[in-house]
Amino acid sequence: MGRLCLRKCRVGRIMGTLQIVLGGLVIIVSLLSLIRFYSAGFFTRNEDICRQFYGQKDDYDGFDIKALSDRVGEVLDRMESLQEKLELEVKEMEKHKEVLDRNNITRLEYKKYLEEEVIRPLYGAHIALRQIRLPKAEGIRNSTMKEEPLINTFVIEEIRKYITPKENRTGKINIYGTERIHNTIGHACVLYKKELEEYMGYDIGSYCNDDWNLAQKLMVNGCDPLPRRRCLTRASKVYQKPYPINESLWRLPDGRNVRWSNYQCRNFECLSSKNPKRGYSKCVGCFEMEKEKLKWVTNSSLPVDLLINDVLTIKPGEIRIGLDFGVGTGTFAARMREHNVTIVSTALNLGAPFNEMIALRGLIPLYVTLNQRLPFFDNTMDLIHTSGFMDGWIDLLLLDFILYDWDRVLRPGGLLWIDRFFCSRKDLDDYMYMFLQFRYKKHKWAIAPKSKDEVYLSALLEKPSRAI
Ligand SMILES: *[C@@H]1O[C@H](CO)[C@@H](O)[C@H](O)[C@H]1NC(C)=O
Ligand SMILES: *[C@@H]1O[C@H](CO)[C@@H](O)[C@H](O)[C@H]1NC(C)=O
Ligand SMILES: *[C@@H]1O[C@H](CO)[C@@H](O)[C@H](O)[C@H]1NC(C)=O
Ligand SMILES: *[C@@H]1O[C@H](CO)[C@@H](O)[C@H](O)[C@H]1NC(C)=O
Ligand SMILES: *[C@@H]1O[C@H](CO)[C@@H](O)[C@H](O)[C@H]1NC(C)=O
Ligand SMILES: CC(=O)N[C@H]1CO[C@H](CO)[C@@H](O)[C@@H]1O
Repeated sequence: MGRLCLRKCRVGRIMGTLQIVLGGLVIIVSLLSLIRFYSAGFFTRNEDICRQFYGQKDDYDGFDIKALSDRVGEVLDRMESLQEKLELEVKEMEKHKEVLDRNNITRLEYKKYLEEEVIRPLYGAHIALRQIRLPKAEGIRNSTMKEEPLINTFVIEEIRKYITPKENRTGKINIYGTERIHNTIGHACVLYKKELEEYMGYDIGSYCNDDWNLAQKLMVNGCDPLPRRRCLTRASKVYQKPYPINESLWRLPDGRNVRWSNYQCRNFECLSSKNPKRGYSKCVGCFEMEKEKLKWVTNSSLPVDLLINDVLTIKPGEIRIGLDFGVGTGTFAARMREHNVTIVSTALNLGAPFNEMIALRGLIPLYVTLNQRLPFFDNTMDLIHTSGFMDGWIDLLLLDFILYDWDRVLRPGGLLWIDRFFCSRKDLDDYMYMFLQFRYKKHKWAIAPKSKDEVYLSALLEKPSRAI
């Protein structure tokens, strides 16, 4: 009995002492950081901050004080909550001294508690403090910017590593002839800091979470490009080799080749338009091959539909490569492939595995949002076909930037095929102006009613040569 008490009392004493020492440590570190930032002017008024940082000669323009002070605030919050937690814990221990003893906490458990709840958070806060980059007075390299863009916005080490520019190896010039490589992320990532940190919070080299939907959410909200990750992407455990190309083009792929966990459906058959719980609303019916087989090869009742054959005869042999910009399962590309035309199809996984479907058919999905400049060089594409994506809802200024980008990418003599663009009747003039402003040659221009208030517009336009 006495020996037991002796042991327990010793453990208790050690625990108490450790608590006090660590609590003291936290307080000291917090105070130190407070003093450090106080001296940097963080708790003074805004004008003072400016004076402190910009100096007399406006030395610090371009330095993101807001991001830095946010980061400092974040670290201080962390320390404060850690301190509160510790104090609370100590109080609890005093209150329940006997209960604690009877609970028989082993040293190992206590060690674990200290490691996980005290030492690790303290270490994290310490690292976060160290990472804060104070501006260099002379600026970064030749620029007037005083810090790497966005670096002070993020705490997660992996994001900071990603956006820190990578210098070339000593003495070697890189392939671009530049001195360093900047990994880029979309500036709107700043607005989705929490989600991005979740996305980047993996262990290097381990399996990533099955979170493509989080990634896509970030992308469509403007965090695009996303940072690359250093974790291993999960794949279907029962992946089958794809069908040969002579079969894959017009056959529903094997459902086992898709990870379905983030969709409502669990197989391709479930994506049928007849199923009200299919989980997607754009391009309904796209996963039914009998329907898809009719597109662009059979006459329709509407004058706004063009046949692939008719389009290709306008420029015999000249149309070889192109882009299909829209939502779909690659049917346009599949048909064009039969005409020996290579089409890249844009696709987002809006509720259904559009990218997987296109790839399993043996075609090329291009996973892009509307946010970005197309990754093609100027005057390269023979054809841009667009359907079912930018209908009526699109902001006119956004559309204008997109159309100029398409114009950039199309080669002289290339074709822009606007396929069943629809909008409300009252907006038609605005949109028509947008398409006509480029003064392309009109091969086809047709408008047809869609419903009482909506109309379809289809057009086949040819980019002129610009001999200037
Ligand atoms: C404390 O734990 C040890 C080992 O787990 C055990 O032998 C001992 O009986 C426990 N004491 C009490 C009071 O529960
Ligand atoms: C930086 O400035 C130096 C000298 O003024 C110049 O030689 C160098 O090319 C500049 N570098 C960049 C990246 O502009
Ligand atoms: C597809 O091609 C393979 C050989 O390349 C052949 O064995 C198979 O019968 C073809 N399938 C069809 C449906 O033509
Ligand atoms: C479509 O209709 C035109 C005339 O209206 C006809 O010449 C053509 O053969 C038809 N094409 C198909 C594929 O039915
Ligand atoms: C496509 O190319 C193949 C091989 O060169 C050729 O046999 C076929 O006739 C071409 N198809 C069309 C529609 O031009
Ligand atoms: C770190 C490093 O070696 N950087 C070099 C990259 O290349 C330029 C141009 O040759 C050098 O000036 C840098 O020193």
